[in-house]
Amino acid sequence: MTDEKKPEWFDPDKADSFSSVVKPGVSAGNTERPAAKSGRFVKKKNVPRIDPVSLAEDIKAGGRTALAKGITLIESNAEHDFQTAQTLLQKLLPESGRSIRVGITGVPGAGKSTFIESFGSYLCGLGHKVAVLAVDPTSSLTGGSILGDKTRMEKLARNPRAFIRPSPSGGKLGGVHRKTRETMLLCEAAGFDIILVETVGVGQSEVIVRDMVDFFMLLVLTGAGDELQGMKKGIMELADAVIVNKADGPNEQTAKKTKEEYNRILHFLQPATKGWQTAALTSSAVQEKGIEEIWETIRAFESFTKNSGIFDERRRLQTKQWLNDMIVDQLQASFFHHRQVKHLLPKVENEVISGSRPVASGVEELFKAFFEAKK
Ligand SMILES: Nc1nc2c(ncn2[C@@H]2O[C@H](COP(=O)(O)OP(=O)(O)O)[C@@H](O)[C@H]2O)c(=O)[nH]1
Ligand SMILES: [Mg+2]
Repeated sequence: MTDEKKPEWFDPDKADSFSSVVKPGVSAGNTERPAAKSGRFVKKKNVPRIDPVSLAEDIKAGGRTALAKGITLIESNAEHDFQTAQTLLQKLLPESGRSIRVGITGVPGAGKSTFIESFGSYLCGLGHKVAVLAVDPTSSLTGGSILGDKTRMEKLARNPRAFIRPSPSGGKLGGVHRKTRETMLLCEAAGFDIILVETVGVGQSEVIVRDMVDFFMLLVLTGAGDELQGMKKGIMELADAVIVNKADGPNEQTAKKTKEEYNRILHFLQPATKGWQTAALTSSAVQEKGIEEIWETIRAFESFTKNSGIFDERRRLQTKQWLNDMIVDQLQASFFHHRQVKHLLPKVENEVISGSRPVASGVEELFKAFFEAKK
């Protein structure tokens, strides 16, 4: 397919099968193909339809192309892909869940991608299958960070036991959230037993990732004591481990001191997981130091939470939260897309802004219009 046959809004990231194809016009007198009768649509032929049942089988069998295809289907914003994607998920649901899900956050430059490269390679070496996903609220704006990650994870990307999928772009963070969770289920059904989810530590995304993983770690850099004080307490209270990265070369001693300072502070904070004392550790992602200890910490966390029932309880709550989030998203979307609401909203906005009407009364009118037209 050549470029000029694609519509101008064609998304280059999508597989060919997801784009509509603009057929070249048929000129009069063309002998290869008779001209279509005017006023009738020409049925598009040979557009491969995805069969979710056989795709599910291929994913279960460990087919990487099938997995990538399944994820693309889930990420598609096209309405007609939604049902196919849901059937696929339905088929794979019984095979999902058998993994440990690890979230990794930290400011840009903390070394998350480099750490995942080392950590992921180490885990593959132990015989695990590692899937790396990303939730990046900035990727749809800049389109840049994916590129950075791919080059950081060069070694891991070549490992046959690893699978790396950049953040789905476009749409609201809420949508990215849903897609990443569904992608996670697909990866599990494909036999990946460790899922690493990288997210940039800015804004809402770390809370969203905390809600989809079992173990959450915060990567930090060495810093003076007051920098530590300025660190958002909220983020620290989400973490099951704090990793002081770049503990190498002249930075090694400082990193150890920073680790101790973190441990002192963590002692006074609310733990992210009941009964689990979040501790600080050091690592060097480039020199591959501290990696083993971090894995041992995760394993200890896993057996502690599985024995106490917290592991399963958290997953149940996360699924409930997911359902709730999706209901809220859908309600919001259907409300603001509603014809009558769209029609009335500017008027109501003007009335409340100019102070001629109370806000609650404006809301009431809009909801009345919304529900009336539904009947
Ligand atoms: N010295 C040192 N540099 C590191 C380490 N980890 C990452 N870096 C460097 O820090 C920079 C940012 O790393 P990156 O993994 O892209 O950070 P991210 O934005 O958190 O994903 C890169 O130049 C890395 O080479 C480490 O353990 N030691
Ligand atoms: Mg990164």
